[in-house]
Amino acid sequence: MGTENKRLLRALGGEAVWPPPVWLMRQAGRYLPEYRKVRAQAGDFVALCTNPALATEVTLQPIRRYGFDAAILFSDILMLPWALGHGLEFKEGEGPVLPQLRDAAAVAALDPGRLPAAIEPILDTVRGIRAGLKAEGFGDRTLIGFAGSPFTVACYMIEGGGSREFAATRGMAYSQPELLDSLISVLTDATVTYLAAQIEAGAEAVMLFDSWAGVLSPSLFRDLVIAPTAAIVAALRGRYPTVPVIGFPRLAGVMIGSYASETGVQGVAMDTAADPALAASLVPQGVAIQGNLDPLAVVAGGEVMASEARGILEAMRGRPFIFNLGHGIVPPTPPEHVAALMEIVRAA
Ligand code: 1CP
Repeated sequence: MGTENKRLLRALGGEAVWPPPVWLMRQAGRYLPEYRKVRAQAGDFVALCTNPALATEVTLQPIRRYGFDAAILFSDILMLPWALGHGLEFKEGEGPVLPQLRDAAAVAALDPGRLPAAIEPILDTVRGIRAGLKAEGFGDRTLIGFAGSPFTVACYMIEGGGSREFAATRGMAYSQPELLDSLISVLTDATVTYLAAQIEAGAEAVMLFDSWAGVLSPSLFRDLVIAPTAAIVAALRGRYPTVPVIGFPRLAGVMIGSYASETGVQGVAMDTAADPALAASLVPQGVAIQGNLDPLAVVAGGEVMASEARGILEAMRGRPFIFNLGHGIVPPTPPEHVAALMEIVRAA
């Protein structure tokens, strides 16, 4: 099937496809028993992300179960710093742990020369997913590649892991702006290389996850979120004019409007806190909106999930829209609630 017929790509091309295409952030994951089985087999999380056979398998699992309109490469945003030679470990029940980047020597130690060889298993996964989708009768689904946005990846590198406030990162933005700019610049270039390689391997759309965009003041948001995102979008669109980019400036509030109009993205993802009607008024009509059901509503299921989902669908009817969650699906989600959600969206 030609890409022009794929529902997700049509929505990202500015068409109000209805019922809307649907996929869920973190759709491959611990809420699925078949994922937990593979995860146990793989060893640690980095081993899973660099094992093309297993990473392909877990990417396809939710497509087989629910028939989502898109598969998203199974990997992690922190695989980019890993590929640049920055350490990365996932501690059980604790999340990612990285060395804390605090000086120019640590930026200089990042080695883009390592990138091509390091990402090869991830590109193999991309090729495996495209082949698997076709072989299993899902050739009309779209494969989304992804990376973290430079700012969010920088947050994890500077803090050394997750954080509530990202105070060291924001502090660096004010007290050592050249240092943070140099890191963002290395990450911006590496992200272009990484996403271009995913596209060459078969990704048909790419998404930039900026999970911590919302911790910044408006002026820093322009410098550290909008500017690097615009540079990445321009570089990719220059080389691959038909491959759409979805941006996710999480918790950006009203800045979602500036983000959507100034970065050049074809789609913008709303987080759970975004008001769909307000977002629709701020985002240019030609830019697709994606989102934004609360993942906790899917844990609850039943009538509350249905009414929340229908509210979003009603607000988005008539504009290019992709149904999704406002953040990743959480492990306690009953898999049958996801099936019920799919029925609601397909009946819109
Ligand atoms: O043991 C496990 O199974 C590890 C859990 C897990 C999973 C399933 C992590 C660790 N990463 C992933 C996969 C992942 N991460 C995907 C796969 C594709 C999908 O199905 O959607 C994607 C797109 C990501 C992106 C990602 N990783 C983001 C951006 C989106 C978001 O959720 O905000 C972020 C911030 C990360 C970092 C990360 N990786 C893992 C964890 C637990 C975290 C969050 C750490 C924190 O801030 O506390």
